[in-house]
Amino acid sequence: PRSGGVFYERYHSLEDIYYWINKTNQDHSDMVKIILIGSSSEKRPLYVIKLSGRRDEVKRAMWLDCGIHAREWIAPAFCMWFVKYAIEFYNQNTEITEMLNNMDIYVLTVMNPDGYKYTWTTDRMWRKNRSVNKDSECAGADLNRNFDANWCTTGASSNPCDPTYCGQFPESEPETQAVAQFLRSHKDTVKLYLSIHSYSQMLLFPYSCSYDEAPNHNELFELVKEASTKIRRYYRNIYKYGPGAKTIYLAPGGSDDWAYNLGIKYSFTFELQDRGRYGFLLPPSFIPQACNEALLASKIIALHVIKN
Ligand code: ING
Ligand code: ZN
Repeated sequence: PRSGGVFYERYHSLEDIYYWINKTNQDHSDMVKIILIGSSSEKRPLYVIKLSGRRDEVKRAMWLDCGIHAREWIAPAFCMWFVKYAIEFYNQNTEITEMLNNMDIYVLTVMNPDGYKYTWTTDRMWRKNRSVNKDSECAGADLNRNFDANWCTTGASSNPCDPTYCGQFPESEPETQAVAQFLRSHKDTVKLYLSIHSYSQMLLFPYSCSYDEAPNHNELFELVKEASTKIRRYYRNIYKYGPGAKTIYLAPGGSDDWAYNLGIKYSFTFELQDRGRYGFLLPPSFIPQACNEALLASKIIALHVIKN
């Protein structure tokens, strides 16, 4: 693929994304490192892009994952947009420079490569991964129900044929395990966890797995409120915000709740555009604004984490 601006205003096949990861690494070896954190159930590699400023080693880090759900194509598009923006505007834009000078940024562009591939070849509306389930004709588990946070309680399904199937046990899926293992081994440095989904335009934080209020609820609430207000002002678009369970629905086993309980006190899930007109089939012409909205919210949150 070419690297002109229009490249980032399209959706890309899994093969193109792997090619892009490699190319980004080669072209920007001063800022980029590639880390293999595991492989999918169909044995595809899970590559994390580590972005660093050109200064000394920093002590803090931020995690960003996209494409945990296969059909949410705007999510991997955002991770690519974010990486390109960080590389292009480091030392040009104040906020991204501040972020990279104070944090390493780990980006998992497609957390569910098997599912993503499947949405390009077979079923555009597929959500789960593609693991084989014992004693069932149905494939896949919902990776955002497979984390160890009130696992498989109300809001998840124990039926392998359902789109919210929680898997055989917490972290039964290799994709979940790879992310959880990486975060466990980096939990002293990772201060911010961010997971990108679509659709519905929401900025969510823990908890989704229960109606409990997170210990720093007020701080998280004020943060997403500010982000939502700024998105409205700059992009004239409405984002709801609040804890997952109250704002969207009860959903156990989610990655942000798990990361929060691991000790990452700034943990968020963004639901990008739109609010349902196109849903998962968001036209490519919407990519720039959808990504800029999420980028703005990421910056506000990251800068708050840095100064706290
Ligand atoms: N929404 C998320 C889902 O997995 C969510 C909502 C957020 C659940 C945070 C759990 C934790 O259902 C989409 N669109 O996938
Ligand atoms: Zn999702």
